[in-house]
Amino acid sequence: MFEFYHMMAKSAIPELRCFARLRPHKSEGSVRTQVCIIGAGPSGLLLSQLLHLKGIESIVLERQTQEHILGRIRAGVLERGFVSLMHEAGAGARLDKEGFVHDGTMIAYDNRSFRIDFAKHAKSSVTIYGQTEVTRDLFAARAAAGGKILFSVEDVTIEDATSATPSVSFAQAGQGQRIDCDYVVGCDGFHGVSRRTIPAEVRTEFEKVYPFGWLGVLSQTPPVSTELIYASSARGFALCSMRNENLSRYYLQCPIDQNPDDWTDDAFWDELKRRIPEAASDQLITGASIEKSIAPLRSYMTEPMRWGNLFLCGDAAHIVPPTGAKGLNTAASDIHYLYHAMVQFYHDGDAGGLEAYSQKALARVWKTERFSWWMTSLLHRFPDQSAFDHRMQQAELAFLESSSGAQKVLAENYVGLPY
Ligand code: FAS
Ligand code: PHB
Repeated sequence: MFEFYHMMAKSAIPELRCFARLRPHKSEGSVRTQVCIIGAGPSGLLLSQLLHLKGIESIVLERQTQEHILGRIRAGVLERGFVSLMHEAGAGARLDKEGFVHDGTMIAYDNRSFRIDFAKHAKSSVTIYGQTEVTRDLFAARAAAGGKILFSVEDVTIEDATSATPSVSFAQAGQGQRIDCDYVVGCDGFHGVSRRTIPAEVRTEFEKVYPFGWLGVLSQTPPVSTELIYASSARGFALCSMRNENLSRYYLQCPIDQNPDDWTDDAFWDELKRRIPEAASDQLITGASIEKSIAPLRSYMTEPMRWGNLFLCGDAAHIVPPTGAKGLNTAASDIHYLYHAMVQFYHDGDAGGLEAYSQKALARVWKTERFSWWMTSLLHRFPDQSAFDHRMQQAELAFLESSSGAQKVLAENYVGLPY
């Protein structure tokens, strides 16, 4: 039966292709859609919205509440490709109005600093706009389009992923339900269910856990500088970032076994001043933290990113240390590839993009894994590093400062490699 409907979907006759969408429910009492997306983070919401605009139905299942999701403080730097996707999704208006376009970033070490000029080296820029706001804009776009997002779901289970009739069962308010679909897309992050649905013997995992974390603080204070400062110091890494002209985001490398409550605001500001160049610390305006958290740092990858009719996107498939500002942006390129593959299938009956998805997404993800690992290795102090290792870091920073070619490589990676 599925072959019949699949053939219809591939038909050159539009009416027959549309007919393929009217496949009967697998059984009474279950809801049917074309794509069931697990996770209402940026990946799931962006994919759902993009598919909707191409007439492809989806339902998003989310275990948390919308309020909980909007309470998360995460990424802050958007690559040009992400900004384009937000425009394509019809969710880019506030981003254009409130986002800060940055043409460069500062690198500091040994009380020196130099600028990486994105415009000069990569003819591009990045946009500073918090992930929280990205998610808020995508929620608003889905609501305006009547998008189906089921919150506070539990016991999500993906069934028959390698069959022609996959489904997802779950409970909501104690009520067991099931969604029959053509495809399941796991946008459920590192701790989600979708990656674990792929049998261990099918998957190959790669992981590097870093021996430190990032203590992040959000404060209603003006940013210390107009651009980001990535600072390597003898006391450890620090990052000065921002969200708007009166909301700053700062990070300190810290031991992974520490607790945010171990740090008073004063202790945080004192340590930050010790790690950034004097020219910046003299300008630093401190204030009460409105959010304080410690994130672990890891590089993680699972292959393949597809199993039958189950696809993985974003943190469900890969994690990068945030030093290169690639986590959210790599989720975006996965979504770009899968969205175009699904449009190719549903509009033209051509499954070529779906077949190529995993290989295409992995090729770009591995390059962002490399860049994120390189930036992290360059700028952090490793507890077990030898004097020689430290001299290698200093030499690499001095070379980066002196070499236009080295700065071009950093700039091209930071603004975002082509999709
Ligand atoms: P997400 O994790 O954002 O979303 C997954 C969603 O799936 C969540 O809403 C979750 O509740 C839901 N879910 C999980 N399991 C489910 C289940 N079984 N059923 C239903 N729903 C389920 N990136 C940067 O570029 N810069 C940063 O500074 C940065 N800081 C970060 C700090 C932290 C603490 C974390 C965890 C990540 C950070 N990241 C950062 C990376 C982050 O931005 C991710 O790349 C981004 O959130 C990826 O988006 P999604 O793939 O949508 O996954
Ligand atoms: C942030 O603003 O949260 C941010 C910016 C750049 C990074 C990581 C985080 O590399």
